[in-house]
Amino acid sequence: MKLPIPQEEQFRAPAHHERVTSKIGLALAITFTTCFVTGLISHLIQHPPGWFWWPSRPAGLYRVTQGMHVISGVASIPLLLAKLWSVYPKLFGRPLVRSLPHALERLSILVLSGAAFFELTTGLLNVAQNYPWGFYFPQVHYAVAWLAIGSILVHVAVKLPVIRRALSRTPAAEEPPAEGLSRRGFLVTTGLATGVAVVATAGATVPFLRGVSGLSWKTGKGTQNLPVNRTAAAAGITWSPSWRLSVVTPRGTTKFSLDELRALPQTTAELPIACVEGWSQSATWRGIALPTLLKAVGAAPGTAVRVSSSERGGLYGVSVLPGEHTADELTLLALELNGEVLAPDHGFPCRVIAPNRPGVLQTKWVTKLEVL
Ligand SMILES: Nc1nc2c(c(=O)[nH]1)N[C@H]1C(S)=C(S)[C@@H](COP(=O)(O)O)O[C@H]1N2
Ligand SMILES: [Mo]
Repeated sequence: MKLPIPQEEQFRAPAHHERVTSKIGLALAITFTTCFVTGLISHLIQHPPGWFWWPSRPAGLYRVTQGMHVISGVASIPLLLAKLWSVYPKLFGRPLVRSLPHALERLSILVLSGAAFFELTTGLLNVAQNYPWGFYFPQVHYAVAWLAIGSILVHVAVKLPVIRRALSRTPAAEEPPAEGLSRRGFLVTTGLATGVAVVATAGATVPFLRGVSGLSWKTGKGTQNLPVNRTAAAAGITWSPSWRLSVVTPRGTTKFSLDELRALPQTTAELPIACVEGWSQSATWRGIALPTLLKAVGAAPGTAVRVSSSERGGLYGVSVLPGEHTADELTLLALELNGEVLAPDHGFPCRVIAPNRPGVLQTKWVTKLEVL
């Protein structure tokens, strides 16, 4: 028996109404724009072009923007599924292509769905720290984000007349559907699914949700009450008492033993690690403020400093502290975490912890600081 291909008009369920599509589309536009802007900020901090400037305060700002990135991304997943459900009857619209603009519009929707789907799945797998692909995640996730946002703009521009019609006119009171969900029922269900997805995961970054976020990643306590991303063993770190920290300035190199570092004036600061992989957590750090350390070697705070780790071959072994951060008293070369000597996994003997920065730049196992 040959099954007939359905026709677009046969899909009568209220979920396919253009008013439903437009409302979910509006929610998606908000979550995607939030996700794009916060992702762009994160990218710029990690790969700063010459014109870019990022402050060192407020100390927890990046934690908020990165949290919004993950939350808006998670919220987009049920919204995107609901949106696709709402519009899929259009796949059966015939003729397939009516005109050149119509062909371009369909093509842009193909790019849009592909890019959006790609961003949400790779983002989700990234927070799960599961990388079943061969490419370097941040670069590809970043590049495809431009495809997604570009095709969203085209899509919204093309659909503007429909969106306005659907959202401005108050529809005739809805007849209860013969079967299945009403328009309202479908929207409420979508909203609830989105809310559940957010609450179930946001505890990874929002402290008061920690207890209720059953699906959240990295809620475990971790060594010294802080999750660990890369362990000392994984990074191949070994330590010996002959270890020295080299501080290189244009005038020469000064070496510090661990005891000499401990003898310098120490500062305590409450600062978060805000990992790009979707978790964040605050901790109490104690160590030497960067301005203090720079003055001790005769360098001026406010110049950029390159930080190198004793880790070999990793992606995160080197970072650069901009002048903004080396002048900030809260930027520490930390020796202690939550009242104890840093555990090897958290960067013993010393690590960088600075306000308002992505976790990937909080370099552990520091051996060299170079004043640039
Ligand atoms: N040398 C080095 N430093 C590093 C990393 C690393 O892999 N190697 N990981 C970074 C990342 S991604 C994060 S989120 C923080 C996590 O710090 P923690 O493991 O002490 O919580 O360390 C950062 N510092
Ligand atoms: Mo991270």
